[in-house]
Amino acid sequence: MSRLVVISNRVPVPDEKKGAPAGGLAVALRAALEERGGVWMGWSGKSSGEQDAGPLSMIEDGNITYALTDLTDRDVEEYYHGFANRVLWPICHYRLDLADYGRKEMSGYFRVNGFFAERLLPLLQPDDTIWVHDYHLIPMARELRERGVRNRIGFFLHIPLPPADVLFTMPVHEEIIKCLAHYDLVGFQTDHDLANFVGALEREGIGHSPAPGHLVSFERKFRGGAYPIGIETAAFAGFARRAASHAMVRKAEESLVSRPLIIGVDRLDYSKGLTQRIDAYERFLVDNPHHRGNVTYLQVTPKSRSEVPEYEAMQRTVAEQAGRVNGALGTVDWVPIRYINRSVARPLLAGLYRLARVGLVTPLRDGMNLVAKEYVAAQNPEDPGVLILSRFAGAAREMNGALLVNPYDMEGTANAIKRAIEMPLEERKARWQQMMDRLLVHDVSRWCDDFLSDLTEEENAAHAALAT
Ligand code: ADQ
Repeated sequence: MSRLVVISNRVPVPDEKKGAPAGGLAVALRAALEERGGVWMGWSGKSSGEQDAGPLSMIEDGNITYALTDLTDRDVEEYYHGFANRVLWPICHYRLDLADYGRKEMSGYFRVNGFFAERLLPLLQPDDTIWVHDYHLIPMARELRERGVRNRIGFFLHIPLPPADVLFTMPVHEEIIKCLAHYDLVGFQTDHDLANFVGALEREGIGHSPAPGHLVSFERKFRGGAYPIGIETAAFAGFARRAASHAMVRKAEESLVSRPLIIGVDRLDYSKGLTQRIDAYERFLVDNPHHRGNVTYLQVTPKSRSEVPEYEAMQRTVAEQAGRVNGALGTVDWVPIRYINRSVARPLLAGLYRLARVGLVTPLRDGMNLVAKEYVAAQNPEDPGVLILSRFAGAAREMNGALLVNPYDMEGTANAIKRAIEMPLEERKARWQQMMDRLLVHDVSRWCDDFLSDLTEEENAAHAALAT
């Protein structure tokens, strides 16, 4: 078995969170790295200011080497805040109105990818399997190929890949597609994303799919597939079971005084549909006066990317909106929305999910959405809650026991909240079981194995082949 080399923008170094359990993706990739031995490389999250970054910082943990590099202020501004988070992120989430394209940022993006490739080069061995993650690093394979790397290289896109009409609003879309053609395998969250990619190739006349899963573009043959990411289902269900005795969970439960809980857990991001969600909850309360005072909505939302102006503006909008609803509908003994801007440790999060009668997951667009899966995994099988899920989350392709909603349809979402709160136990159990059965089989380890076995299988021996 060849060594595995993982490259991602940020790297979850084990002791970074002082022993807190890591998220599913980190657990699965670490397990794959431990099994094969290997390297996980990425940005340290730190800036070296105006000076060039110093040597890589190397952390050894068993047979995994974590290799971290700093970036200059200019790199962080252009590559990370600029092109990745103000061009690729909004466009891939269909927010053309928020994309702020600039040539400086675009060239910074390609420059930093070249810099990462340069730093990775001395760590590579000839038969390493390389797995690149997410939109920050799309050009990585091309940068490595240009430096003579002939290894298998796979790429997984964690966010959506929009259809041609949306993707092509990005001035360098052809360059981005060309970069993807340098991988041996390109993985997407859903079949829709894969179809959008093939559609983009065909529309532009720059490639096609001669057979399912096979792609040809820019005279290169490569593979593409849908690999819906999962969570560490069994472990998460265990956290949730044990969390019942967690002091904070008990406090939260007491504070509800038997009111059903609706929970939302999201990074503060415009793609997550928070303002539409709060509007829908308000509509639910206005239309159903008998539920007023008898339900609590907890929204746990750590701030993210505050350096990006659109995020900073959104922090204010959502806080004001929650305050306005509480002011208008709250009473001396009841607050309609509990709004928290903090991260919560995973075991506590699992316990809060389990307390909640409704999981409200309504992104306007999401690659997958792991919160939807965590909410289901955390439920008590004897008294499970109901998942309300946006049809525009990748998870909607799998979670067929959820109440699917269109988050732009405020009344539809309000009706779904009512239906979820009032749903009889038997229906809740049947819906939950359907979803849990799937989550247990399609967990994050399975996702990791499926991707890596497709990337390394013999049939792909013609890797990095030139199409003839
Ligand atoms: P994200 O956009 O970050 O991920 P998501 O899939 O929901 O979205 O994952 C968020 C993770 O952060 C979850 O594990 C959740 O538990 C955790 N989290 C969120 N709020 C938290 C809080 N307050 N406290 C503690 N933990 C919190 C991107 C894509 C998604 C895709 C994932 C994985 O945008 O579409 O599902 O990558 O591929």
